[in-house]
Amino acid sequence: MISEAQAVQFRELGYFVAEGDFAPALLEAMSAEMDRVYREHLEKARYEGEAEVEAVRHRRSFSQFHLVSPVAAQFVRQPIYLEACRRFLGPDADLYYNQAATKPPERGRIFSWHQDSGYVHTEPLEYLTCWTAITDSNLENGCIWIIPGSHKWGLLEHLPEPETAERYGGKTAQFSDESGAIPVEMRAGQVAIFSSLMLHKSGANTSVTSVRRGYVPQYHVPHLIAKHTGQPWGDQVPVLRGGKRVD
Ligand SMILES: O=C(O)CCC(=O)C(=O)O
Repeated sequence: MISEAQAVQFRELGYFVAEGDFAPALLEAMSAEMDRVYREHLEKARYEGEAEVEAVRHRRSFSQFHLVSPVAAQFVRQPIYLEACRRFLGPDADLYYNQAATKPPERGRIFSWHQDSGYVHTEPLEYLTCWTAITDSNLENGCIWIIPGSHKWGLLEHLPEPETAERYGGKTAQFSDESGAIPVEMRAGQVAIFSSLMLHKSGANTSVTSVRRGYVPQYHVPHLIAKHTGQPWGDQVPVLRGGKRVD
């Protein structure tokens, strides 16, 4: 599934886009799960007031999605992810973090430039992000952008960024040259596989009806720790041992 040319591109440019080869019914199931969780949060928020409803509508993502979705708990072991782990991490890998990033029309905002490694400093530093288009992801509905080659810039300083009407709150990477940025538009079922040091962002969803559904599992070698605590970090779900899938 991952060609030699893609592996070379991963090392040189820090990313490539692969066909996930997911069964259409599985993609539909993931899409339905993302909508279900979003809807359930909205319904719960309705009992709590208008501000909570708006907070859910503006929420950037639902993390540890494997804990609320049995479909996702299996999906994290899809062959494309395990192959990427084998190629770029080795025979043993754990799930680092996974999130359903549902970006609704009109309300879906910009998520600023960052390296995933800029959020929590880990040892080892670098891991794999597999940004998966569950439905089509394009410029209009807020696809991701990357700066090819930026994984070689090292870990950049990240500063906190407050939430605004245009942007989700979070952290923003400190750098000056974004002239090499490119949008990564993907059809449903494609996966952008990139280094946790890759600079990336996503645009606003300016469409009227198109929900952008991204699912973002990440993987690392076992025994990764967070530098600020010295303790294990992340979802800590083993997915690969000795090159073989673990359930
Ligand atoms: O899905 C998005 O809009 C961006 C997600 C992302 O960059 C991240 O979670 O690190």
